[in-house]
Amino acid sequence: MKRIIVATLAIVLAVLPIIVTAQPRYEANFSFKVSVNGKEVSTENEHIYVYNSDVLDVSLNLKTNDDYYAGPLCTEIFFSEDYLTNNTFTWNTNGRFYKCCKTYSNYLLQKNNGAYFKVDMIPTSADCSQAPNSLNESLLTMQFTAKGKRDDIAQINLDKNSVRNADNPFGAMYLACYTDNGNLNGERYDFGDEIILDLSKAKVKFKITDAGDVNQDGRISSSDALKIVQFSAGISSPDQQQKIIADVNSNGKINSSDGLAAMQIATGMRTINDIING
Ligand SMILES: [Ca+2]
Ligand SMILES: [Ca+2]
Repeated sequence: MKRIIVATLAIVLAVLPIIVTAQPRYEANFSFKVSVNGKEVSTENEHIYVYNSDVLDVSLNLKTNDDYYAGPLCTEIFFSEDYLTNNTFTWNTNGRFYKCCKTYSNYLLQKNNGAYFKVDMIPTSADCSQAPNSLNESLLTMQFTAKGKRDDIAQINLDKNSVRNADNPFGAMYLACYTDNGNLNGERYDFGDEIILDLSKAKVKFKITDAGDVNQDGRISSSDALKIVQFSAGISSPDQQQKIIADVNSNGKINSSDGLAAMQIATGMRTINDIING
């Protein structure tokens, strides 16, 4: 019995220093926020529906919860170049992250028939006059114009393979953490299990649609709404293609709800995403 107690005590004493010196867990969550033609849309659904020529503003947001900084030094943002034309790339110069991160660059590279931005963000302890504490802010906004045919799918994402960790020490995304206990100590972890990166929300898919554009002029106007109302009232008949396009809310029928939906899109009251996703 005595031997068991001694053995147990020995194990506890052996484990104790590990517990005491355990690294804190630093967590950083990345997500995209999306506006279509200036109106914010939910990124919760599988696709965000867009029309050819729509203007898409996509912001990368970084969130940390406690009094530390955890952010990228370098990351890669991929986008489907076939369906997205990049217009602008803008840093959030009002953010606290920016104040910490005075050295940066961004440039566009080609990889695997797609395009990606390689974004360098290099905070150094010398550049940081104060630890930014918890963050929840936009790092940058990219603007794109959608182009493509019906049902083409475009994607923007932070590539998981770009994460640098113990399993993938050559990945492109690095992390720097600075503890904040009143003094910025500049302690930095390049990779390690104690750093948790959640990239699951840093992915967005766009599906190109022409729902409601029954006269196929590339935009939804009151003429489309009128035509859809005429179809639903039996005043005129849709051809095969119009039968699909006129069903704006995608419920398999053409009726006055579709005419109303087209009118709401034409006047900017609702987006196609509001209508399809309820
Ligand atoms: Ca039209
Ligand atoms: Ca319908």
